[in-house]
Amino acid sequence: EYGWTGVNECTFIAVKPDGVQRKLVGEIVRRFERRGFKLVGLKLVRVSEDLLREHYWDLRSKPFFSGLLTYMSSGPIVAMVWQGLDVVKTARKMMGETNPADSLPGTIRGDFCVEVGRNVIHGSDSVESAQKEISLWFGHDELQCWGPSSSRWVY
Ligand code: RTP
Repeated sequence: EYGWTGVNECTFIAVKPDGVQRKLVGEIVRRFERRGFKLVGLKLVRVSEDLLREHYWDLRSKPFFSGLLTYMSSGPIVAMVWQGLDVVKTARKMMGETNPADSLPGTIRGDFCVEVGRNVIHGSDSVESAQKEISLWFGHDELQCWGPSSSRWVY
């Protein structure tokens, strides 16, 4: 049921090790909540190089590949799944460009980092890669289906 286009669309977002170490988790979660997206999965994980190799398989021939794996395995990551209308595309806009130097102020990278090799956040680049990444990083039982009907405590 996850990964559908439309209001049920889901994307995989990760606060990378530098983002966790710099205490940016709350700020990033806050931005997604306030934009109107729904949190359906969240965990703090330290992942193996094998998982990262699979996650970044398309980049395996790039010169920065091994440095990327070292960076991504250097500390815990906050892995999340966010749901909502056009969330894949909108999340990429909220993040800014891959290279923080090209990211506008107001975006996450434009506000919080300067270096491509320490760019704080990952977000899926298409609905198809979101589906792959969600199933790589999360089990079905780790994703929550919930709606406004259970919002009795929201005033
Ligand atoms: P991400 O997957 O992390 O959201 O990044 P992206 O799609 O915007 O960029 P991609 O080209 O897929 O690169 C993945 C991550 O690799 C690191 N990178 N380093 N020249 C470099 O040293 C270099 N280029 C890319 C970045 O951490 C980038 O986010």
